[in-house]
Amino acid sequence: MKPSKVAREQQIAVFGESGSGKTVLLSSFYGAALEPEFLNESLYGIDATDTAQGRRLHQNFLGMKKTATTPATNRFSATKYVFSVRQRPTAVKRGKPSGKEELRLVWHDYPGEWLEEDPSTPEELKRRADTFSELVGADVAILLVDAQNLLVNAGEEERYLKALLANYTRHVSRVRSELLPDGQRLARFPRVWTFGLSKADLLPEMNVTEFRDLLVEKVGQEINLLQNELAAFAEEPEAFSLGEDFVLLSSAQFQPGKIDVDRQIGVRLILPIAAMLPLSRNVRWAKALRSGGKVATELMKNAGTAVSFLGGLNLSGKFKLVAVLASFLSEPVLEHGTAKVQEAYEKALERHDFLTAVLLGFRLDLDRAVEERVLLESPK
Ligand SMILES: Nc1nc2c(ncn2[C@@H]2O[C@H](COP(=O)(O)OP(=O)(O)OP(=O)(O)O)[C@@H](O)[C@H]2O)c(=O)[nH]1
Ligand SMILES: [Mg+2]
Repeated sequence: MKPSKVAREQQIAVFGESGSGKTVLLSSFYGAALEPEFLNESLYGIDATDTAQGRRLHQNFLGMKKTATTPATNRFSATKYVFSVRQRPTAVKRGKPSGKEELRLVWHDYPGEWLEEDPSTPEELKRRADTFSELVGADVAILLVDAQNLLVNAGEEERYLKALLANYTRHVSRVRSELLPDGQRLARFPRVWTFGLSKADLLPEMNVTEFRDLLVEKVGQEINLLQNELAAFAEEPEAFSLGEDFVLLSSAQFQPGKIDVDRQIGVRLILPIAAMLPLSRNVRWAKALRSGGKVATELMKNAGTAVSFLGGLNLSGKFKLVAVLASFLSEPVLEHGTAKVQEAYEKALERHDFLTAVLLGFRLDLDRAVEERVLLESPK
């Protein structure tokens, strides 16, 4: 059985206070994907399914690139962006590219304002809870930490970090009591919460390990509180991780009078993070949970998105999945290190197996980022 279209959809939610760089990040992600430099070397192209929305992002990007103009703030609006990943003509040596949508990325841009100001009316609280509930479809969430604020508070970063964590926690707790008043829990909920250092270009000396160490040293306790608060949304909270993965992000090199959009950090990891990061963790969690349970099934559905293309497995029965994937993971490519993945990637290219090549390419991108100390993946 072919996996359904929906199963190929990966969702990511990005949280950050107002001014932390969310809109610039989205614009850089999309704008850079339309540049010839990207297209020439990429197997796939990315396009926004909503053309007008896509053009707005592209316009933001070009404004930065050509005239060092930053996009207007949109602190009040929550928006969902949908991107299609399609095969590029250059990606196939023979025959025609299918041109069909192979993978879909849904990016939830959460309004920064909401993290800072409490809702003023019950309607407002309800609206926020409704928006939050849309994010529940996401597999991964990124919580932004603003390098600019770390710089401003150099030496006493805990001043900023404690306030930031407290904001996240308070906000989440209010939303939860609105969304799940009777202490219900959700089977589907983002279960991998990553910390992202936004505007990482401002702290060029900081690698991802140092970023993690700074957070744990200064606000380890507060991270635990947020983890408890968020885990309380999820059914089977054992299958939940926060603050175990870290990534450095910079949308461009910002200099006075110039924004160099060719110098990004981590932006091209967003798609691999959304598609591949939850994979092995989902499989591991699903194995540990009651097989066939609601949560295990949800986890496997997501894991299946990526894995179903690797090696042409037959993934029809939902419950069979756990067993199939477990053996798959413990044996072939994914846990066998970069060289094996590289080999499988090249084979997929030879076979013109586009999707497998793209997904394995994502895994290689993540491996490279770990090596370059831009990404830290949970060892669990
Ligand atoms: N140095 C540096 N500055 C950045 C970067 N990204 C954003 N900025 C700066 O931060 C400002 C705010 O970025 P936005 O993307 O608009 O912030 P936002 O998170 O969307 O804020 P709201 O819309 O208010 O929630 C920009 O105008 C830039 O000046 C980055 O990667 N590096
Ligand atoms: Mg914005």
